[in-house]
Amino acid sequence: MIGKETLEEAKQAIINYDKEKAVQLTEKVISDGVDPLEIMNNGFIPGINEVGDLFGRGVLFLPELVQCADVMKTVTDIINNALPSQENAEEKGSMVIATVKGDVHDIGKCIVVALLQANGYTVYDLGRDVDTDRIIEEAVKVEADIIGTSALLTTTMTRQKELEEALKSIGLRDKFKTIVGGAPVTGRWAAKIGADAYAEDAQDAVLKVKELLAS
Ligand code: B12
Repeated sequence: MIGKETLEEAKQAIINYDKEKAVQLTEKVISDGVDPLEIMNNGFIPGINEVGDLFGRGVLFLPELVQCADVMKTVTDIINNALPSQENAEEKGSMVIATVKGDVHDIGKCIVVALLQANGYTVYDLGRDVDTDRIIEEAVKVEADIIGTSALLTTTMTRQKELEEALKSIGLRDKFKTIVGGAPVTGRWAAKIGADAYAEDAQDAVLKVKELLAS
């Protein structure tokens, strides 16, 4: 268990874009042998969410948002690298994942990728700002079981619908399961566009992927 004070320090380190502090806290948690997802979920993510609120309310501006995101990205990379790898695990299933076209937000997607990999799934991460056609091409190429898409903007969520429609129009909808995520995305949106699943965070994504592969 990480103390409340440390979690608050982690949150503030993101809000104040204090990279040195954020890295120091992360490394301490890892060297203490504590699950680093705890500081991520209960310290850094609340911090970046608050940054989003402050930005949305016009209290904080883009240059600061960029710096906060940079600190968030740095600690995400350290934590992702510290998650146990399951390289020799038996093949559980594979997934192609991308942040949709027009959207460069990828911090959350990278956490999802790392946690799925740590749980033994094969994940092909196509990155961010990825065209719908390319997502489908890659999924066909690697014979993925699941296609996952991340969207953080209300304006780019429509790309998740575009993917469903594109799969249908080329007769490939039954070949893949689809899962959607990202802060503005909801279970209702998933149902509306005909996606097979929605997950609200990385832990939920691992559960939903397991369910999708069993169905
Ligand atoms: C960091 C950030 C940025 C960074 C992104 C850096 C990066 N490499 O990702 C930068 C500075 C680049 C950025 C840019 C912009 N941003 Co921005 N950004 C954010 C912020 C503060 C945090 C996002 C984040 O990383 N959250 C932390 C992660 C861990 O959470 P998450 O992404 O939701 O992911 C979790 C779940 O959603 C889920 N999940 C995510 N993906 C997937 C995928 C699958 C398949 C599954 C199953 C699950 C899943 O699991 C994840 C882990 O738990 C949000 C505010 C917010 N609260 O979302 C605004 C926000 C998304 N941004 C916003 C805006 C407006 C912009 C800009 C347009 C600003 C501008 N004027 O230029 C640009 C857009 C650029 C573009 N074309 O994409 C708005 C969007 C508003 C809207 N209605 O659409 C927000 C909401 C801020 C606000 N309140 O106004 N941004």
